Amino acid sequence: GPAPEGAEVAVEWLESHGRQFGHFIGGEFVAPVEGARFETHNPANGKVLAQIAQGSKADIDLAVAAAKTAQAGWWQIGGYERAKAMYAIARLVQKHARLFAVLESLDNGKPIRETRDLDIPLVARHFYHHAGWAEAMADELPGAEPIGVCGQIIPWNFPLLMLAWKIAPAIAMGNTVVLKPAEFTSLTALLFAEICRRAGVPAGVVNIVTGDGETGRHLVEHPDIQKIAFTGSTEVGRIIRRTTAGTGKKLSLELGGKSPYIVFEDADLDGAVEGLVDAIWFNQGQVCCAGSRLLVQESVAERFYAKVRARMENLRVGDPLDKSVDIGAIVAQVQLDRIGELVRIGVEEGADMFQPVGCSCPEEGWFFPPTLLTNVSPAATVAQVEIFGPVLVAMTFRTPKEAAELANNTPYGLAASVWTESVSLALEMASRVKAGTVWVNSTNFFDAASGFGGYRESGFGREGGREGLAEYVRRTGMLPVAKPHDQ
Ligand code: TXE
Repeated sequence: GPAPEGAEVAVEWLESHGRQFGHFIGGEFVAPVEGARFETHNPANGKVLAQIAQGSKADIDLAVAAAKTAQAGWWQIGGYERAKAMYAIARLVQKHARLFAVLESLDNGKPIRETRDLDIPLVARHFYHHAGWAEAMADELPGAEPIGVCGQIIPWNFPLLMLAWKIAPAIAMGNTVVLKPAEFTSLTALLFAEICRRAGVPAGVVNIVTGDGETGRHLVEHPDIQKIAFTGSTEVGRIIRRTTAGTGKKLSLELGGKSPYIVFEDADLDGAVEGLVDAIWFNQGQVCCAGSRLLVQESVAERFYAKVRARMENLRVGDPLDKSVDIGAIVAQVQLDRIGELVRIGVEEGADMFQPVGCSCPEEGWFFPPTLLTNVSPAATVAQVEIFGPVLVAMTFRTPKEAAELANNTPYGLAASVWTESVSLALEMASRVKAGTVWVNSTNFFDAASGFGGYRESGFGREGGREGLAEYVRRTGMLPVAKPHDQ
């Protein structure tokens, strides 16, 4: 069919590869050993975008061998040379920002406004920041050495940004990597592979093997991998923890969340409504730290819900490449079905559902309207399970103590937002709520310089900043380590 408006730049790139891709191993694109491929789709219309290689054990073996061969040299050229290559990556990502943004929106379904203004700029920022660390490594982290070959497995919700979070700190510290993108969203990782080659990154330092969970399993099980970094579902995180137990492999896990968004009666309610749009409708709610549980003080609850409903009426669902769209497509049919099923269960268990009257989803493609569930009991399925869609679940509380109890009443602990004009109340909540990040009067702020990660079933290890580097070096004695809450 005809390409959606603005898609030309990405279509041209796809065509230049004959819409068929191999793995990126040892600095070259190579055909999959066993020849198997699968299709990747445009979630906005369900159409096939390209054929992606299905990585087998043989492909993983080749990639790990290439990474192993390259590792000593990459460490020995020193931080200055590593930084030079990483600055070049950052500049090339900026130079091709439009292609990256359009390709990401086509493959993932997220609005172009987000890929253009957030995903891609944050990717460049991540490489600039970590290039600085590569240069400063010898002085700032004396005695630190690379771990070796790192296996990295990422999800589909921020395909290129999660790649940056994984690859930048790893190669800055002198490691080499084999990264497996999620099966729904391989394309920007493959474009990134081209960028690495042009940036002068030596062959074998960055390897990309595409494929599904089986491919990921082979990577996790490979004996020459010394560190696994995983972002994805809690179930797969558990499997990986079991598989790596007793192997000596270093492990970091960034898993699911059910982050509370807590609104006190003294808060700037209009500001809190705008924040909520970012918290739960950013990236269709497919965000590990999405503010998916609204906890609002009883005295202002009805007034606040009315404001939220009014704001929801103005959200536009539609073509991700349309610059005025707020909510794009859901990444895959299976995720769309899962969201629908959980909302159905929520209503069945007694919640009241609101969807904006004026909101219409496109008929083609995988779309879900913004949804608010109120009257939800804390034990309800939708109050406990990560929905990973544009669905906000709301509950009320009376006192700060009750708010903290509700906030901590899930197995997760990734992030939280607290809205109040009282500094002392904000600080009290920040220490009571067990979450890796607590935002005050704000939400979903990220920066390459600050560590991100969770507690409890949201995983362990940090990504970003000095804390994140500890995951990619041996002899971390010189690095300050975050003090966990007493769990
Ligand atoms: O995740 P998977 P799915 C949550 C979210 C979502 C649910 C299911 O609730 O609805 O998980 O998503 C690879 N060994 N999150 O099924 O399967 C897989 O190929 C090694 C939250 O897509 O965990 C992909 O690259 N790897 C999350 C990656 O793991 C395996 C983001 C993630 O996919 C594997 C994504 C195995 N046995 C989903 N099985 C977040 N924290 O942001 C699969 N993979």
